[in-house]
Amino acid sequence: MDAVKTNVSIIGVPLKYGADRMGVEMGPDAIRSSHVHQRLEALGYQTQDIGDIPVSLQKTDTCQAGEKLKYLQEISSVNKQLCHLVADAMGQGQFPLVLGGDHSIAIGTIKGVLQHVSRLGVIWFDAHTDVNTAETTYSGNIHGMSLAVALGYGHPDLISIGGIDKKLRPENVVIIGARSIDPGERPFLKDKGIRVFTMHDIDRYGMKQVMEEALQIVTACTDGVHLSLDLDVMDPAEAPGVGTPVNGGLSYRESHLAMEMLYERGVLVSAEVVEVNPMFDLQNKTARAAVELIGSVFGERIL
Ligand code: NNH
Ligand code: MN
Ligand code: MN
Ligand code: MN
Repeated sequence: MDAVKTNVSIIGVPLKYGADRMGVEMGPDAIRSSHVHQRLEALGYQTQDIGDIPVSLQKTDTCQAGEKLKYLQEISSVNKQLCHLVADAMGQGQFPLVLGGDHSIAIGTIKGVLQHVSRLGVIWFDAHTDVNTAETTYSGNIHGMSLAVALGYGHPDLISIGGIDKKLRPENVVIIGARSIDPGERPFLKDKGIRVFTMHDIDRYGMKQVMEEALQIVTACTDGVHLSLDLDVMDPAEAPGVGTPVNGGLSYRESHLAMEMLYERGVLVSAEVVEVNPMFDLQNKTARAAVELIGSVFGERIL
């Protein structure tokens, strides 16, 4: 992404069913209204907005209490479309920038990227680790399962999107900023050997060292890196507009440093920005933070 400025293809995914909470479907428009196109164009990129993937307002699934894979049908249908659009954009040499929507859309994004980059690294910024399965989830919300699905674990309708053989290898994935991990997620992370940099690690070693180690891991045996940025990784004081806020998150400066170091490494092939929920946002603070972080991801500097 450095010397030659790639074209950026913006794809909106106004999906809320993975979080089962209203408001996150307005995320793509809140980010657009906070001038994401202008920001990228000011940096010298050409942007193309392919619009929003249509999401049915009418729920086709009956979602009962205790359901372990809520709205599976809607979520797999949207992610299938997303997978195609992302693969098409990359096929045209464009950089896909996917705007959510809830984090279940990582399934479609990553599956789409894997069509072109099979040895893919993923850097996953999140307060949560999103490695639940139907067996471990408490909430039944698929946004808490998307990383497990991308690794090949989960419901057949989800892991088969874009081809069952297309999946991430756990040694190419890092999670940064975690501070809310469900009991059932712990053995998964441990057994698969996924490197998690918790808030404790960031406090103790600093974001610079954490990013250096993280970048080393995701680039070691890969041909490109995908950024999955869940805005709830930031502290709720900086980013209140998310559906599942957790105290003690990244500061504004830490998150920018991380994005800047990611840009400097020049390895990104795709990105998604998810979980911005305008219904809980104060003065558009979270959508604005999202766009400012996107600026850093694409090389914005003061000097
Ligand atoms: N771990 C919880 C669950 O599976 C919360 C997931 N919420 C998120 N993930 N926002 O990033 O329901
Ligand atoms: Mn998430
Ligand atoms: Mn989260
Ligand atoms: Mn800086």
